[in-house]
Formats: sequence, C-alpha cells, structure tokens
Amino acid sequence: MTELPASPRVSPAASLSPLHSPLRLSDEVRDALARRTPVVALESTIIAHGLPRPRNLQVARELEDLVRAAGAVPATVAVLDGVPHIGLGKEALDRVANDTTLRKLGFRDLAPALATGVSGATTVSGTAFLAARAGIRVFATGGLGGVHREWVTTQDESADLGLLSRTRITVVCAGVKSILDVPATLERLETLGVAVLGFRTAEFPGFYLTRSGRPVDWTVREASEVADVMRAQDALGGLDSALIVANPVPEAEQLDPALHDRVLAEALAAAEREGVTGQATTPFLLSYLTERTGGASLEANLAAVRGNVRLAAEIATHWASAGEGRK
Ligand code: PSU
Ligand code: MN
Repeated sequence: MTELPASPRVSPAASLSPLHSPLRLSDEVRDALARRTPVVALESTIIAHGLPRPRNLQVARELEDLVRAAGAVPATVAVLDGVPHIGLGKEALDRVANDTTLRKLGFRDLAPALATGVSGATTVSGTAFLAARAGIRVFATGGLGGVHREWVTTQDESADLGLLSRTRITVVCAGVKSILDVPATLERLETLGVAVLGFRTAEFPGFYLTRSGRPVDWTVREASEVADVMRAQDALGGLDSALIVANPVPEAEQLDPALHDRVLAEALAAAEREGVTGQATTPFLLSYLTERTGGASLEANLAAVRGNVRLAAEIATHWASAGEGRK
C-alpha cells in the first residue's frame, strides 16, 4: 500500500537535537522512541490536583507499573523547575505527588512556566502537547476536560478540547468528567473536528459512570482497530487533530448512578456558593465527590484510569508494531 505524503508539520522534538529542544526525555523514553517500541504518555494533574494524598503517589506508581506490565514504557509528563520532563524518575514522581506548591499547567501555561522556572503538573492539554512534541502518539488519562455546566454564564470550557483539535495524539479516556455538561462537550468535539471512538460501546461513557446516555458515532472492538484509525488519520494527512478513544469503566466498578447524581448536585451548589472558578473548579468538584461519596467516586475514577492505561498500552503496542512495516 502506498502512503500519501504526510502533511508538512513541525518535526517532533525527538528528532531535534537535544541541545535545541527544551524537552527532557528520560533515557528509557528516548530509547523506546528511537527503537519504535511502545510508549504511553500519562498526565500529572490527576496526581497533583485530582487525587488525595497519599493515595496519589501509590496511584502514580501503579499506573506506571500497569503500562510496564503491558510491555510499554510509561512517560509521565510534568514541568520541574521550568523544564518539561517526559518520563519521570522515582524522585520526580514523588515530588509531583507531594509538592503542594505545584501549579496546574495547561498548554498555554507552558511557555510562562519554562521562562520563569516554575514547576507544575500538566493537564490533558499540557501533556498532549508535550507528548506529541516528544514523538509520543498514545496518551492515557481519566476523563477529559470539557464544557462546564455553567457555560452560558462563565464560558468555562477546558482548554483540553481546543488543544486536541490541533494535536495528533490518541487519548484513551473514560469520556469527559461527568461534572461537566457532557452533551455540550460532545457537540464541541464535533464542531472542532475531533474523532471519538467508543471502545466496545455504542454509548459515550460517563467517567465515574459506565454510560452517559449519549451515543457515539463509531465503535471499535479491538486495540488493533484503533491503530488502523490512527494510520488512516496519517494517510489522510492535512489538519492535525487527536483521536479520542472512549473506554467505559466496567459496570461493576462504576459509582452508583443515584449517589453520583445526588452528590454531584450538592457539589455544583457548593462550588457556586463558595465562588470557586477557573482552574480550581475541576479539583474542587472531584475532591467534593470523593469526600461525600465516602471514597466511592475515587474508586470508580481509579478503575476507569486503570482500564484506560491498560488499553492505551495495548494500542501503543499495535501502533509500534505497525510502525516497523512502515520503515
Ligand atoms: N481526569 C481525572 N482527574 C483529573 C483530570 C482528568 O480523572 O484531575 C484533570 C486533567 O488534567 C484535565 C483537567 O486536563 O482535569 C481539566 O481541568 P480544567 O477543567 O480546569 O481544564
Ligand atoms: Mn476551566
């Protein structure tokens, strides 16, 4: 099969001289990319701002172990002292989990953070950008950011969506966080031209919940089919955009839907009452849910992330082996 020429694009940082790239790749990530063996990017905001301490460090390690057990190399992304790290060593991972001064860095925050030497955890938008620049194609997270329920008055829409409409990366997630306006977020993804595949589901997942009640247009059943879609994206060339693989949390591990709806309503009311806005909104709502569900939402969140990490490693494996044939 002859491939169409790839669209002109900025070369990934992995192909740049390390002297000219501000990115610091861990040795094992650099090695895996050079050998075209599977790599999975992981974000750090979920660790620093999305999960309670000390569980967050255990989870950060567990997710990396899951990637390794599936035969891929984990590349957790964070900015430390102004340097974007792609792949964290033990100490760096400890720091991301325990340093309470760490900022939350979306894509737009990266340049100021680099210029001022700041440290921060990267969100989906920050991580997707840095991972793609490093030459990593597959990324696992919990739930994407999206359109907030109060959008009509606040215009709060996560930068995740816009960045994913401009970045060639495959993001495995359990849908978008259910604290959001899910239907509006799906409409935005359509408008922005971001493809969404349901993994073994015809329904978009609901993050803590297996189902959101909204259909997806495309369903795949195997990781190899996701890699086929990634190859088709590249064969088409042209505009870079992401591919979202929506992988539901298993029904046995979801949060009880009635509990979810009740506590979420309380959380949204509390956020409004306390005047929580901007970057603080998502962490506030997630921790409110964790507290008021007696930890049940946390378990559902973790079950979702684990499933996403495993699937991402499988997709990365198919992607890497497909790459061998391509030269
Ligand atoms: N998924 C989780 N927990 C999280 C997040 C995702 O299971 O904490 C983070 C991601 O980093 C995502 C961010 O990019 O929440 C969205 O924040 P905001 O709505 O402020 O863009
Ligand atoms: Mn926001």
